[in-house]
Amino acid sequence: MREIRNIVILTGAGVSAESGVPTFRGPDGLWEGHRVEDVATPQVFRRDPELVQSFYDQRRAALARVQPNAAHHALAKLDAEWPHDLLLVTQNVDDLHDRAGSKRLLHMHGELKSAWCLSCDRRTPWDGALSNDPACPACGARGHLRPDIVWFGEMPYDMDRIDRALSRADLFVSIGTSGNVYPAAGFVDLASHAGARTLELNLDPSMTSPRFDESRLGPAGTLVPALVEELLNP
Ligand code: BV8
Repeated sequence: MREIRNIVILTGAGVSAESGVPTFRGPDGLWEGHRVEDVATPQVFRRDPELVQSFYDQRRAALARVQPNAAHHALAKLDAEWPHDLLLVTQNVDDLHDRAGSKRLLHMHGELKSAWCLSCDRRTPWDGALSNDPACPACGARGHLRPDIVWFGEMPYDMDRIDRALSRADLFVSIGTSGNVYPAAGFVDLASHAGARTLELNLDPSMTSPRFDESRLGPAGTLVPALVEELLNP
């Protein structure tokens, strides 16, 4: 691990599992009785905004009942102490990395705690419900606020920044993701192509496991602190 300088880390729902946040495709994989693919689309939002808004209202409210776990805290420690480039790209829309203190952090699929006004295009930090059609704090319009979440068929955020970081990475670590969703599932290939070492930490083998130089199987709460220790004290 000595020659490692620039690191890119990708996390998925598995990093939040030990905090009690259900994953998408595991045994507990239904969100409020829905599969995420069946609700997280602009088409469903247009057809049935109530269904989609309440799906996200319930998940946003649930954030108050969960805490960051040892994996989130270890990644925040790495963020604070790693002297070279580091970018933590999360697919998760929860705020657990933020609450643990990660700063060099990017939510490529958006955030539950943000509302996006379709009238003025501004995004506002948001804690409460959206299904009761609150007014946009920026422009005052009512009934135009949607969850600031990247749905299927929508472009993930900050792809240029992610591509640039992957093209310079010496190490790419994927933590707690099943490798089902693109473009995130393709990051390992971009990193390999750039000459990075690729490492997967996951409870079970994922769709992308064969494309990693190394796969470590186990819970993130155990594997991530150990990896951070390895990186900070090689
Ligand atoms: C786009 C927000 C283009 C919603 C999400 C056919 C082939 C290839 C691609 C496609 C295709 N058809 C369509 C596509 C594209 C599509 C896609 O990939 N679909 C999939 C389903 C096939 N992708 C998109 O639409 C993306 N956009 O492509 O845009 C474009 C181009 C030009 C112009 C415009 C657009 C947008 C995708 C984003 C969708 N939004 N999230 C919400 O969260 O409500 S995706 C959703 O899945 C979540 O973000 C989640 O993070 C993500 C991935 O899931 P995981 O995080 O991996 O979670 P999962 O449950 O699957 O796995 C958990 C893992 O953790 C497991 O492996 C488990 O073993 C492990 N685990 C469990 N416990 C632990 C653990 N690991 C460690 N420790 C533990 N304790």
